Amino acid sequence: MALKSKVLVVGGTGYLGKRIVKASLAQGHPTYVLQRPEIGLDIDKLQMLMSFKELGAHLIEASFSNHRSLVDAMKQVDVVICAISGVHFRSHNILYQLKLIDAIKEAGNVKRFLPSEFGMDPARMGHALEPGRVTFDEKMTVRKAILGASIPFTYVSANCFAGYFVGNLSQMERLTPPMEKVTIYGDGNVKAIFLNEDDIAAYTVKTIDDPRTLNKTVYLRPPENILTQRELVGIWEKLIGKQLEKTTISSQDFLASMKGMDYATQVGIGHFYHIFYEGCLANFEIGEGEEEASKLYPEINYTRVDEYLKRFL
Ligand code: NDP
Ligand code: GNU
Repeated sequence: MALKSKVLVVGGTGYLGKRIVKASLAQGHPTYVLQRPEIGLDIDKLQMLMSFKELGAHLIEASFSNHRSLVDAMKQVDVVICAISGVHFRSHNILYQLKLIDAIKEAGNVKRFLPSEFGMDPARMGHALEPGRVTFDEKMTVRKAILGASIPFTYVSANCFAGYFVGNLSQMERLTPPMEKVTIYGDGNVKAIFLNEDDIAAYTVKTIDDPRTLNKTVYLRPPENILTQRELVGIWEKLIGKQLEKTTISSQDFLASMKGMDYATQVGIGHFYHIFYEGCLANFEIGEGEEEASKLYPEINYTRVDEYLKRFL
């Protein structure tokens, strides 16, 4: 068995990042986590980093504002997985990755870089609505820099995080399932794809030493989690033993609701539109030069949506 690659997780105390750290350790990789001096007095982040050390991970101090420190960090590992945050109130965190790419290029030893993608495939979102399109434009800027620096990569298109789309039956502005009423997008019969974040992390780590995923986009499409919103609601109704009152909203009315909303909400409305009206996650075949994770790694017993929803009972 070839030696397991040494993995550096950037964004390792984040919502997805912490799961990637755990998956990397669970899959037997020597695991390193970036420790940013900027976290300062964020005691939760610091204590999470310490807990990773107790689990066997190593911390590497480096700052995005110190190129030398990033190069020294990259020199210590074989694979870099970045899970830096996406759109948050006009932040441009995704573009911080350009500094990572400069450091990876100078270090010269990194054999796989996984940038912070983990959603809709930005290469298929050229038509995306403003302002939510910024998420995809920034991710494409990062991809361009990766190609320009000839850095070996894997892009993980993770579809819908269960935490943001399953727990709430894909209702916006909430994370828990409704018990009385639910809003259905259009006819509610558009297929979406839902992933428990722990499974996203497990699939992601599976790809890093796999020659089949080198310089490829890997889509996560676990078959039983490819569901329409009506199917998702039906699973919850079965669990609670009652029907919810359903109100449908047309795409016109849904998009009109953007008016006057704050930036982050407008971003969300755009994303939801592409997912639940357009069906952008499942309206294409996975073709040449692309892979699907549940086929590559059938050994991953992914969490089904009904299992995930049981926590809310
Ligand atoms: P988080 O909001 O949890 O942030 C992740 C990490 O980003 C933080 O822990 C921090 O790293 C790092 N970070 C934040 N701000 C800065 C900064 N100014 N400088 C340096 N590092 C910074 O991210 P998520 O886990 O929510 O998102 C990760 C990825 O997943 C994104 O690409 C996002 O688009 C995608 N996503 C997809 C969803 C889906 O449904 N498909 C849902 C949510 C996210 P540190 O640990 O070092 O402090
Ligand atoms: C989802 C959100 C949930 C937003 C992606 C507003 C990038 C992707 C599926 O921006 O931050 O209520 O692909 O009221 O490529 C937001 C992000 C989710 C949408 C998470 C996302 C999905 C980002 C909301 C809300 C639950």
